[in-house]
Amino acid sequence: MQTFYSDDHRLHHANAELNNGQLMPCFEKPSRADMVLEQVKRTGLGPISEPQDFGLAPIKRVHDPKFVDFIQQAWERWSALGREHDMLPLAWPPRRMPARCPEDIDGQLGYYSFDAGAPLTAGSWQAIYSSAQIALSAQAHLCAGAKSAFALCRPPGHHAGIDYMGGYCYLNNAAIAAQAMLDQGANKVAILDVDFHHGNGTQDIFYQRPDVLFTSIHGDPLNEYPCFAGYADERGEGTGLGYNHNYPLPAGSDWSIWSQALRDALRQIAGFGADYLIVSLGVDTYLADPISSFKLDSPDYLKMGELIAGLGLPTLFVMEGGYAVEEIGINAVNVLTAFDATVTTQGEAQ
Ligand code: SP5
Ligand code: ZN
Repeated sequence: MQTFYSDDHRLHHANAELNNGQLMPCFEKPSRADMVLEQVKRTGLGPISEPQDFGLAPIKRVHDPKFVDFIQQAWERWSALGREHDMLPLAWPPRRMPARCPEDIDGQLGYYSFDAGAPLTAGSWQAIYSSAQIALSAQAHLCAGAKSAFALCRPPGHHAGIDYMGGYCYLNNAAIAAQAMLDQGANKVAILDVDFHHGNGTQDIFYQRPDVLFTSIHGDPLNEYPCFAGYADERGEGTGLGYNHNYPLPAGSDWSIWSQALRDALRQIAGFGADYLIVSLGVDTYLADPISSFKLDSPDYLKMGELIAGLGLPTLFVMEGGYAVEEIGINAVNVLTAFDATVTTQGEAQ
């Protein structure tokens, strides 16, 4: 399986995030991607390529162009005020307050985000942009006939909605890739989000559409971030009704529970008739993850890759979360190696 990667992710290294009421060093840090890359090399997963540049147009196919321009220009505006520290939002429009976009940079930061979990720094835009280009490059590789591809994206993307960032996410890499597939002739794309957190951004982007099936297995929003989305009764809207499937699971869920949800999601995907599958690959379901509460162990990620491969679909893996830095590489690459091994066996059996 070919991996797409850029060193540009290192340009995004923010100082702090809020956790349990405390400002703490960011969990989403450059060493995460470094660990995954190292494991890709160690296991000989396949060639590693730099992304191509597909420009802003495919990004603006899923995100509000004004939102994209805002992120691109944000640091310049911020630093022009003499501010040197990370950009963090301060206020959001709650129920009954009109959500009008203000002119001030602080107001706009709140307008274009849903939490204080997506700090912007001097180098963030370049990293964010490259991360999206990585997803697009892996997508192009898949659409040219490969059976699988790995987009080693950082920062991650699945919490980013049409016009908001949050949860360490700015541009929704998986959604951008899905739309590019459709724009290049695919009729249907399925997304399987296995990150511990609900992929609220991806759900937002495709909620009213029947051409992208979104399935997500995650911590129950009653108790877990992102707190306000991810319930099982969120099933899509309008022509998108029935094309959104959430599997909220209780804290402590291990492989026996988690894999039941996976099997159901895979059944939904198999029945949908997708041309391509995109896996939002977060490995914060791991038992030692510092901000999550599932109990998957490293060998479980091999079983995950094998079951996903059973669909027989060309598959794009897009890196999302995972914060137990030492094991991120092992767990993520376990999914990929098992996927490839299963696809190869299936091919030989034919
Ligand atoms: C891409 C990704 O995995 N983003 C995750 C962002 C999570 N941010 C908030 C973490 C809060 C941790 N505290 C959880 C306590 C649950 N009651
Ligand atoms: Zn996550």
